[in-house]
Amino acid sequence: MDLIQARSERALVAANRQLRGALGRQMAVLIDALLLGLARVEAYIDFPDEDLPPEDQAVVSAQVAEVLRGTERLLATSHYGEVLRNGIKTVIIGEPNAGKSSLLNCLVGKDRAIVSPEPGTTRDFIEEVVNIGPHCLRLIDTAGLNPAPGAVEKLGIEKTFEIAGEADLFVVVMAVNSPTLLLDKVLREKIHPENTLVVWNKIDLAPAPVLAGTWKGLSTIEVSAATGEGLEGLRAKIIALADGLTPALGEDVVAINARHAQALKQARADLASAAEKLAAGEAAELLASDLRGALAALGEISGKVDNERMLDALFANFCIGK
Ligand SMILES: Nc1nc2c(ncn2[C@@H]2O[C@H](COP(=O)(O)OP(=O)(O)OP(=O)(O)O)[C@@H](O)[C@H]2O)c(=O)[nH]1
Ligand SMILES: [Mg+2]
Repeated sequence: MDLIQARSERALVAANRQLRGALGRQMAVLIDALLLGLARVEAYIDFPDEDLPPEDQAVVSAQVAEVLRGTERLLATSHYGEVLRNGIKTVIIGEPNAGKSSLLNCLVGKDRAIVSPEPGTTRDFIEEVVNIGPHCLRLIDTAGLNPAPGAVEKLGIEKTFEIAGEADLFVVVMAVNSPTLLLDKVLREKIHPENTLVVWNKIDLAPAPVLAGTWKGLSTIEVSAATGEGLEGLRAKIIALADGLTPALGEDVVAINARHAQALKQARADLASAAEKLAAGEAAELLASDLRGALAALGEISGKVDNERMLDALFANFCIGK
């Protein structure tokens, strides 16, 4: 499914890799570790007069902790998965009239947003999915940050902040002939050299000023949405930032999808509960029930783990027999 729905070259590579088994291999390691822990616990359930001795408890604790770490590691890739599937959330912000909508139109290659000399033209946000180089971007044009907005404009600006709160990339647009941007404190804290590109627009009118203060150190590009000058450079800088945001696709990088994430969260909850029971020295039956829950959840990703495998682990690792 991920392969079919891949929206960019990079998403395609990740989906392909997943299909070839990178996720399956990582799941197998987790499931094996969990099976070992569970087998050790189950061994004591079958012999009711024996409690889990402290040394076994320590081994199981270590195994549970290891599986929990692996589960967290995989869960951490879900944002990357979201980025690959739905595009890098890129918000275009700046003062009214800076040329944000003009730039959006240039990047998507059509007149998507209304452009006009009147400041405060864009009030609601405008979203377009576009492929730039190997990346899929969800470009969002926003209402200009007017320090003294009208009532409707004010609602638009509130929305801008809301969207900026969850953005992956910021394209800050400033017009060379009006180079003041009073950035809200919250925004200022969100932007940094890894996620922000400053675009000096309208260089057909005047040369671009040099960045100072808060803006120093940020990547910049000079363009004219009117003449098209610098637009190739703009694309290149966007690709460079997007490259940095999406980890190099090493052999074992996987990006889980929403279904995987749900199963992993269930496993995480069961494992956390098992860890608590272990710490409290609770009965093996209760512990086993959590571990079986985690095993079933992980099994939803890589295929059901049947009882046979459980018994194999039990007999292979412990001297139990007739
Ligand atoms: N000379 C020149 N004019 C430009 C350039 N880019 C945009 N404009 C003009 O600047 C005005 C504002 O452009 P918009 O794209 O609507 O600006 P905006 O930032 O979206 O403005 P708001 O939606 O009001 O916040 C329009 O008249 C554009 O034609 C440019 O590179 N050079
Ligand atoms: Mg606009």
